[in-house]
Amino acid sequence: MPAVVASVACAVLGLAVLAGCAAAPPGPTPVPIPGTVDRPREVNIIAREYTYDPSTVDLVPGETVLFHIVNAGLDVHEVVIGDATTQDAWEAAEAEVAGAPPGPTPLVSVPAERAGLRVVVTSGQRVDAVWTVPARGTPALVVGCHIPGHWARGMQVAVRFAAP
Ligand SMILES: [Cu+2]
Repeated sequence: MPAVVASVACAVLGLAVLAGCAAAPPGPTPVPIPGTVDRPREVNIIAREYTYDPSTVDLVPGETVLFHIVNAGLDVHEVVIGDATTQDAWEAAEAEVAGAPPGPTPLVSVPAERAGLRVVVTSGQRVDAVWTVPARGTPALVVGCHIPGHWARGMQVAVRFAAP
């Protein structure tokens, strides 16, 4: 009998929680407290085939962040953060080595002024990277992966600038 009572109690509690959720829509996402050089704000980005979590990366212009980039997929992925010029540069550079023979990953590079931030993560790996977000006024930033074919499969999400 106690098991039945517990089940009924759980069911009633569940309905109450559902009713509460339906009655009050969620509030706005709080604005992040900007990170500083001495105290970077921690931001998680999870890569997998062929997307990222979160689906929009909130950053404050000029802040310093400590990215924790995790590859939860099976393929190699990367996080390239930069504007369209940066994304195009990496897409072209990595396309040149598409279909390279097995072995060490070919080294690719782009000119420093177009490089943005690039972190490559293998399956199951986590890489941390400190980065200072450009000031407001820069072109729109995107997080994307240019392992050949991944960008075309939609592996890109927007950066949303949050006001401090
Ligand atoms: Cu990828």
